[in-house]
Amino acid sequence: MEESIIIIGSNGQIGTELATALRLKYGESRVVTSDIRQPITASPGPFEIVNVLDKEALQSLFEKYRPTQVYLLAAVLSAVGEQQPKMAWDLNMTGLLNVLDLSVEYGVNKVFWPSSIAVFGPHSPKEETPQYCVMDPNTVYGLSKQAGERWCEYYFNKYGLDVRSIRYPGLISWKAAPGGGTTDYAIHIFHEALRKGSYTCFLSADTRLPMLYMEDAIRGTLQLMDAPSEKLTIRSSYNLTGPSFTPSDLSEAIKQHIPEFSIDYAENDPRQAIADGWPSSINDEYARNDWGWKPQFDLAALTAEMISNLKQHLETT
Ligand code: AKB
Repeated sequence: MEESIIIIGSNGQIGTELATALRLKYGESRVVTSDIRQPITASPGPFEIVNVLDKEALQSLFEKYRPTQVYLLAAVLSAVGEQQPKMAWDLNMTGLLNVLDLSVEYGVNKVFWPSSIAVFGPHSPKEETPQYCVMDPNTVYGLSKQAGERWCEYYFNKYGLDVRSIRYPGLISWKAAPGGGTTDYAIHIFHEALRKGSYTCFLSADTRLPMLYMEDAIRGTLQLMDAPSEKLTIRSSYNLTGPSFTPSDLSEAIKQHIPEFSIDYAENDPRQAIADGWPSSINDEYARNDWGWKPQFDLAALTAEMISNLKQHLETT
């Protein structure tokens, strides 16, 4: 059967790169991208304006393209979510339920939905946080991701909907701007290092968080979506990680390429409290065992890639 793929929320950090990867794999015309506004650079394949909260409009999209796979990426992230909690809850939950319902109605073969390390909280084990443990998220983003995971598993058990999900750590990329997260410092730092040679970090020097280079994240996502259904033992969301590091570690890695780079630290940023409730490192053995996950980029490798790619990107845009 020929695949027909819809990405909802395709203009964002993940969507931009996932769309390119899926179009390479399945062909440009087979992947429909959609968002609430036009993308900055024209889409090489079909694009539709759609608001995930508008169920009728979403239904028309499903009716028009009869998708076999749906990727729901429209979401409010942790930092912005704390500024507008009700809006974040509504978009993250109603958007997911709209997509799950329509996917059942239209017989979609596979759905992908991103969860996050934000499902963990202050009482979760901080180091090597396991797949199953105490989860007491204290941000609205974390609440919505935890509830969303429960809904995904519920739709799998109740309706047989093949939903697959990853708990992404901080994602580091250069192609598209990040959208209001707590881990975004690890992207801003590269922009400022290249533009100004210095950066004021909104997290403290020793805040260690799990991270993942985007190329690994996209490869992992496609790997999960290609895995045989019977191999998947988790239908809520898989732990997944690359290297864990602090702002101080990252600044040292940047200095290997830009020796004059300097960093200082802003105090009292509200994002510090969010980061303090999250794991420092993640145990992703279920992903490794179930579908062969293995990251390729460590801190040194992702730093080298970010600097050379972003440098070129900034020079040409
Ligand atoms: C955020 O910082 O909000 C996201 C995430 C870890 O889910 N990058």
